Amino acid sequence: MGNVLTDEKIPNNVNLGSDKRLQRALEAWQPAFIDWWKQMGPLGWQERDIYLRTAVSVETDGWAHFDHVKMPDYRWGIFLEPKKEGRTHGFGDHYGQPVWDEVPGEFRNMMKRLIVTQGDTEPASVEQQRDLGATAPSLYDLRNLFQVNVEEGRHLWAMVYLLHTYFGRDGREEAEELLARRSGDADKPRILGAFNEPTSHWLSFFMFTMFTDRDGKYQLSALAESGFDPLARTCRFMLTEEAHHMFVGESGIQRVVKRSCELMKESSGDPRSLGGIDLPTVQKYANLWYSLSLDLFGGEVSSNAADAFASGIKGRYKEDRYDEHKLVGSHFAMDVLEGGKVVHKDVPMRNALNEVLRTEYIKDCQRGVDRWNKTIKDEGVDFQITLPSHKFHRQIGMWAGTYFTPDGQMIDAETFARRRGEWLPTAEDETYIKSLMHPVYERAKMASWIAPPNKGINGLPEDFEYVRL
Ligand code: BYC
Ligand code: FE
Ligand code: FE
Repeated sequence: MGNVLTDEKIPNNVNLGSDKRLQRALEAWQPAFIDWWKQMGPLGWQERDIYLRTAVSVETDGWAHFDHVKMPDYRWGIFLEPKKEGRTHGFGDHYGQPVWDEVPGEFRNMMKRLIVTQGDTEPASVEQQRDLGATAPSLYDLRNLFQVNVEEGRHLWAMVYLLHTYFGRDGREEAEELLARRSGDADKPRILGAFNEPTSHWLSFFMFTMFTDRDGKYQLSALAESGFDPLARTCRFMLTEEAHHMFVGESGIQRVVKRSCELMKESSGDPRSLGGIDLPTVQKYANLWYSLSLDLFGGEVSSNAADAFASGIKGRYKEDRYDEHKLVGSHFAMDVLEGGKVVHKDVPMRNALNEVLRTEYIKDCQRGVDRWNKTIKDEGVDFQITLPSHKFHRQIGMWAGTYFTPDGQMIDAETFARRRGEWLPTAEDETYIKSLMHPVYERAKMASWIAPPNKGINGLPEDFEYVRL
């Protein structure tokens, strides 16, 4: 298998040219993808030159090739991490046995469902972010948005490759459906909740890339452990791209809070009076996107999660950090709802794996929030962003249909409805944030509500023409 890409229509390191049937199927899907991209991808910027990073091979230096390109000419392709000979199942009932290069018949449906669910999130996020190019706070941010968008497009390619290669006609049909569903559409919505929520301004975009792309990191990491080797290898390569998405979110919010602090000091306390975003409003958007993203881990107690682990399809985050990989007879201590009350108790580990993964995710989110708080402290402002309780504002799993305050006190529906506006963005907050969203497309200029980045892309200066107007 070569790692250097050729001039084929579909850049790849899977020797696509050797399988003519597959190549033809993917080449038939490609125009549908480009149509979808033109219809649902970034609005108004398709003919501009954008300074993008494009993967040209999977070697460490090969995926960091930068150049100005028009988005529809981006080299979307299929990249899998090189195969490791002799790899064995790292967890589950097949622990220690050689990994699979094909999908065993009995696991076909479960595997297809996971791949389709993963694949569905990728175009969904592009659709959610479609209009943001009209209001970017700088050319630097505009370019980062498009970088994220083209890479999510490539992640769709990654899942479509698996569907076409390993799932025959069913897989090809699913690949078509991935281009037919639409984020937020009443009749044909995307599969998972958060991917139907509007990200109608840049504060939500940064929260989305901070919290929702981070779900991507954890889900992809769990699939990167898979005993279905092609899935593991493609997820490993996807993870290299995911790091940048989370950087965009975490550093984006860090710049927002820095600016809030500066404006608070300039205005004796009210950053809104100077066109900034006050920290309590930042907190509300964090509460919203964090809780929506917690839902993406599925039910707290899940037989689907147990089955996916048992069969070797979906592991834990960094499975090799654990000592025990079969999880028969072990337990996880967690909060559950029993008779309307919160009870802390042991749940059979395999059934608790969604919660185990969510717990790792929560720790990772907290590390990012700690860095925001350090920025606030360094600015000399007395305020802390906090992550709400994992029970707050949940719509999937055990806590759906119950009501909790951000600090985890159970309350009734009426109290929640009355106090909701203290904790989650109100229509007024939304109107205010949208009122700040004006494009700032002069080189090296920034919108009023956000501080400049610490450094440019790829070592370039702040005034570089990241997008040619
Ligand atoms: N919304 O046993 P349960 C990313 C369904 S993000 C709606 O509790 P299970 C990205 C579930 O499908 C990463 N429905 O959970 C980020 C099931 O339905 P059926 C995306 C939901 O099965 C930013 C039922 O409820 N990747 O890459 O363990 C930008 C009971 O399910 C939701 C993945 O998610 C929900 N939130 O599912 C771009 C990985 N949660 O079968 C990209 C693949 C659950 O009864 N997916 N349901 O009809 C999975 O591993 C699993 O499907 C889940 C949990 C993690 C979603
Ligand atoms: Fe992705
Ligand atoms: Fe992402």
